[in-house]
Order: sequence, then structure tokens, then C-alpha cells
Amino acid sequence: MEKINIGMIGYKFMGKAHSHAYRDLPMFFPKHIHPEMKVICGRNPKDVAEAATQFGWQEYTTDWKELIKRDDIDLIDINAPSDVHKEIAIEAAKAGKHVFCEKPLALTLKDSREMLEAVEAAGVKHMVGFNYRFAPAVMLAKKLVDEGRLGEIYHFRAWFLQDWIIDPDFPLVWRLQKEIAGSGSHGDLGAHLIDMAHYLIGDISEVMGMSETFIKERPLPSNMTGLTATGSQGGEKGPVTVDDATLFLARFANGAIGSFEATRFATGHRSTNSFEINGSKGSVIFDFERMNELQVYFVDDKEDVQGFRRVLATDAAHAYSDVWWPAGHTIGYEHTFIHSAVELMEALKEDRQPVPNFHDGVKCQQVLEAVEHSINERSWVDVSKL
Ligand code: SOE
Repeated sequence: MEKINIGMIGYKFMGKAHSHAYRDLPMFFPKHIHPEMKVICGRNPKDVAEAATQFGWQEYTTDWKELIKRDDIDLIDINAPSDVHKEIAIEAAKAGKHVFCEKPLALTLKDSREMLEAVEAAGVKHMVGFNYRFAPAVMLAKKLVDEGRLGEIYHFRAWFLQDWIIDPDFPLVWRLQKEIAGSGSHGDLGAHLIDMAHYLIGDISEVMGMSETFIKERPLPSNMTGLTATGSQGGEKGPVTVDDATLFLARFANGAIGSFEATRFATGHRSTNSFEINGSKGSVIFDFERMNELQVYFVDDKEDVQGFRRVLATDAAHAYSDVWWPAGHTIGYEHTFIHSAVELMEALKEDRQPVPNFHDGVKCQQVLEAVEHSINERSWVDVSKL
């Protein structure tokens, strides 16, 4: 069995998701390269030691630079907060390691381009964590678009709605600090929508955006992870430096038009990640909470039975369906990460770049930044000018 030795940096939400993917992969995809869970790295020795045991890593370390230097590591998987992606990815590439990096790729377009240059100069493989591409219903939507079964595409509308910071006393976690996160709901949630649009519809040429930060100051946290935090230091507050919500309109190079909404203030929506595509021959609707199902409408259905119908995408519809359960047995969020890891392993075996890779990460960053320019300038921005 061919193996690839992994060193993973970050052990919270995404670290857990990626670890789980590496653990499950050999059981369900036995013919693929086997990801060897060598070393996990994090800042807090006690917590990272616990994570190593819980997730199944052979060793742990608190020093990512030492990890990258090791000869017995082939691939660095970056799940740390966004402000350290660039330095780690560039160092890893220079050391000849393949790099898998969570989204958004970087804090800025410039940084993401430097990361792409580094992996290309080093000739290593690179992947970015746009895991929703691998949900069964998304894979089916992609197939229908690519086979022309929706006809000419007119509309793409997408929304990613959460509500975990609706309480004004929710602390100022790193995701609410620009210098660490780059942006707020825009880069965290909007990045997924932009990637989905690129994947399903094509290049975005022009954007016009608006954003809002509803709660401008929050209590300083005493202990935080990505989405949770405890306590606050004596009632002291700090400024929220990212957007709570960002919306934008877009034109695609192929003539389609789009609307995008990313917010953490959609009361009642825990994590609604959806899109709708309308074409000349039909439409599809995706809702992540029902990621095994796609709502499908075809104009050439007989008039008396026309309407959206629910198609279960677990069987004939998606790439890895034969590997999982018998017909009609659904899969979940964690499988989007397993599928991402499978694509990475397949790419390594076939000596090609995995998809989505840093090119997709940079393209997404370009749109993120174009929207920010548009908000600042209060006008439409041509994405290709950036
Ligand atoms: C938090 O808002 C988050 O976990 C994002 O960081 C993920 O990328 C998204 O998949 C779900 O929400």
C-alpha cells in the first residue's frame, strides 16, 4: 500500500474534520494512497497532545517550523487561522512538501498570489479546502450544468446564513478580527459561495457589493476556539473589525447574473448554505442541510406534472456513490472532507494537481477583494483589473 506522510497544523474545527477524513479514507477507499497520520501540530501542548490521541495521530508537536523540516513528512495540511496560512504554505513549499490549505487561502489577494507562486516554483501539489464541491447534490448539479441539461444559464443566486454571533455579548473571537481572519462573513462564508459559482457557472467578471457590521464592539474573550469562546476579561471590549454581513451582485463572463449573501446575523439559520441555478431548460436548488438531495425542474417535463422534484443524489448521481452505502443511504458533512481527501490522494497518485487547488483559491480571493473595493468605492468593480 502506497502511503503519504501527513503533518497537520491546527487541531480545532477543521483539524478535526481533516483528521476524520484521513482516518476514514483507507477503510472506504482501500485502493487509494493511504494517508499516514504522522504528526499534528498546535500551539497549546496539552490540547494538541489530547487532539493527537483523540484523532489518531502518531505524534504531536508545537513547532510547525520543525515539522516542515522533517524528512519523513510529505504533505502539510494547514487548518490554523487564516493569518498564518501564507507563511506556513510558503515555507512548506520551499521544503518540497505538498500543501493542503483551508479557505480562505490568505488574508489578501497579494498574499494568495505569493502562495500560488511558491507552490508552483517548488513544483509541489496544492489543494484548497472548498469542501462543499464534494456534497452529493452539488456533484449532481455540476453534472447537469456540464451536460447542458439546464440549458443556457441565466441566474445563480446563493446565500450562506448563520446566526452564531447574534448575541451582542458573544466575545470578540479571532474570526471577528481582521488581522487574523482577513474579513468576516465575506471570507468565511462568501468564499464558499464564490467558489461554488466558479465551479458551477464560470468566471465572475464584475461585482457590486455592500456590507454591514451590526455590533461594533464585543467583550474580549478569555479563551477561544473558532466558533466558541468563554468568559470575557472584566467587561473590557474591543472593536469588531470585520463585516457581519456582506451581499453582492455579480456578472459572469458567460452572460449569467448572480446574487450572493453571506451573513452571521440571519436569526434562526444555523448554517444555511444554498444556491439556485436557473437555465433555459431547467433549474436546480441546493440546500446544504439536505445535501443528499437536489431540487430539480425541467421545462420539457409534461405540463401536467411540471414542478420542482426532489432527486436523491446518493446513487447514480455522484462520483463516489458506489463506495458508500446501499442505494438511498445518505452521507453527511464529514463526507465532503473525505471526498476532498480522496481527490487529493488520487491527484498525488496520478501526478496531477488536485482540484480545487491554489488557482481556485486565488480566483476566489480576487472576487472577495473586488467586492471589498466595490464597497469602498460604492461602484461596480471589474474583477480582472485586480
Ligand atoms: C464558520 O462560520 C464555518 O465553520 C466556516 O468557517 C466554514 O468554512 C463553513 O463551512 C461553516 O461555517
